[in-house]
Amino acid sequence: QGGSKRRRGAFIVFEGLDRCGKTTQVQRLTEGWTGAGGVKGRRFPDRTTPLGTTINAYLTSQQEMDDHAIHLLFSANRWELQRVDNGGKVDDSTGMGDPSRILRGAEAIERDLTNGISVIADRYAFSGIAFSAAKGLNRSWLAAPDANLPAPDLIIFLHLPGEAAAARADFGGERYETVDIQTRVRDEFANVREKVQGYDGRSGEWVDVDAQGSIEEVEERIKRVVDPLLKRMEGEGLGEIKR
Ligand code: NYM
Repeated sequence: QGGSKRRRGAFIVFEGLDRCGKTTQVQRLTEGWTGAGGVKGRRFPDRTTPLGTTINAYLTSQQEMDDHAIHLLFSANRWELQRVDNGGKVDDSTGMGDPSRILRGAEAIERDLTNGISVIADRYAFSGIAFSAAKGLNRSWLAAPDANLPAPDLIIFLHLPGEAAAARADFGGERYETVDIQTRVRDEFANVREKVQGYDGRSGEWVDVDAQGSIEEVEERIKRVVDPLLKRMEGEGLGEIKR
């Protein structure tokens, strides 16, 4: 019996400022995954869901919204109902077998982890707090709607120092993509980091990774952080998903 005990997947979250190379690195880590049990990439906001459509309209300035309301929508987007069948392409990596089955977003992540599939997320609740806090909203109010979401084992913050970030400031023109806002968001990420580290162990380790240099160099730095986590988890049976 002991030998058949399944290992749960690892939950890794990437965070960082806009244009820090996050999406490229998430893609490379997912495609080159060497851990057991397979891997699945997720991205927040998930613009393919009903709420995601509204979030996209806000980010592309087609729609205005109260700062509190959009904050709650970003959080609700992490909680909302999600079809396993995503965009017409049947996604059966949850192992549910029934493409019409609807899972809550958080439930879908938990299900994958429990089934031994690792999940790598491009942004998560930490972006939610940092971007809204940069607008001056009350920090303790901001954290509430994301409480009880599955907590990651590892948070990789792709760090770009001020000048390097400014050099990449060929922003795509979405909301928040200005040097001024990004500077404030960076400060708020530092606050979030302190909170995460001060937690009662509920959320995983936060590691800053230097995002300067070539794609390959950054990828190598990330590997050096992820490999020890996977090693550590090899010893674990079907562990608890931290909440
Ligand atoms: N964003 C993202 C938030 O303001 N709150 C959130 O909870 C999340 C997940 O949306 N500027 C912001 C950060 C980004 C934008 O960008 C989404 P992208 O390029 O899809 O990661």
